[in-house]
Amino acid sequence: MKIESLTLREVGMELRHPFETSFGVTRARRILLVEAASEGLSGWGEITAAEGPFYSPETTETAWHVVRDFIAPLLVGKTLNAASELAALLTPIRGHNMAKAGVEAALWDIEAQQKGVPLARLLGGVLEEIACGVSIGLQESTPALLSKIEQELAAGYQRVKIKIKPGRDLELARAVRERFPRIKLMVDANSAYRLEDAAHLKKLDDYYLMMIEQPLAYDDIHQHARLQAQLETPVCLDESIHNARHAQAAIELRACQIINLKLGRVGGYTEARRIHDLCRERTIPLWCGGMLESGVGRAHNIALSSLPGFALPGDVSASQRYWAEDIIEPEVEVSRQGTIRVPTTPGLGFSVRRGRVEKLTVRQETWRAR
Ligand code: OSB
Ligand code: MG
Repeated sequence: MKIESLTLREVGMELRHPFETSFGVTRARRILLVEAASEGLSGWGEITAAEGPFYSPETTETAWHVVRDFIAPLLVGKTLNAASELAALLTPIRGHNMAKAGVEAALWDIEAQQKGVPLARLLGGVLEEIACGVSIGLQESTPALLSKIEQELAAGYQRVKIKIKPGRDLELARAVRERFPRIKLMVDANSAYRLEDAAHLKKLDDYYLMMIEQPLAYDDIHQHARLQAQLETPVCLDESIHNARHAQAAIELRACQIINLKLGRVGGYTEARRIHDLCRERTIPLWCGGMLESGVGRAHNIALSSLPGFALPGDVSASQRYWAEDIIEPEVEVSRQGTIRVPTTPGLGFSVRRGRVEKLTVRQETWRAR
């Protein structure tokens, strides 16, 4: 596939509801969409960097810079045999995994279209439908949280993740458990605790949670191992895992029992599949995380979630939970059983609504092969 052009667009999309975590509140997204063109086909990817460097060091702005000044000059005009060759080409660029992953995703979409197969199939996906959970941000009050959970369970979602932070943890877990004794429940701390909080976090063991996600520092593996040794509740790592070496270290040090895999955080499908294969070999369950994506990123998350190692419900949920109107057609819908069907048409399996994207675009730039 010869990469004839690369277009980067920033779209502004307002969330239907503010999303609050231990690191802050998000009301609107500044999303970067990547469109690559090759031999009459166009492929789409989404860069999952957030507006500020609070989940990861990358931001919308750093990703724009890295694509414009480093990725586009390396890629545009090149001919690759497969999307899987991009990761090696980008190795000289250190970090900036989300920028890399968004570009790589567009190439995978093109390759799947070229071969006339669904992207999920090209990746080695086997599941016909994926299991869906929801990630619920910190709410104004406990009753507000309980009613939100009730609503999501009524919609069919198979597991509930709630965000916690110091001062808003044990009471939330207790209240949710009292009201919903049997649901699949987990908590995500987004690095809000320190190892010294181990005795406090141990009290979460009373609520038989599926897991506690990323309790300690965003760049730590070792202290998570020290913490896991003291908890019954399985630790799941999110922020700390950027590549297969990190995953291997975390598994061998027993820093976690479960991994949240996000395409952007690990730099794309090539690395995601390495982590996936390693976790299968070591029987570490995986699930697919979310980054408040538009339909483009959501469609890629669905394809990724079809791989056989995705043993637990992910944070991949319906378009309607985030957006009054999504930018893909059809929108992502969740069945009453809390599942999403993996598309069976070639490529991403959803079409991008160009008119809608154009309306939402605040800036765009195209680089063409000479
Ligand atoms: O930690 O998983 C996280 C959203 C933005 C940044 C980090 C996280 C999240 C979520 C929401 O939990 C997942 C989603 O619904 O997209
Ligand atoms: Mg998380």
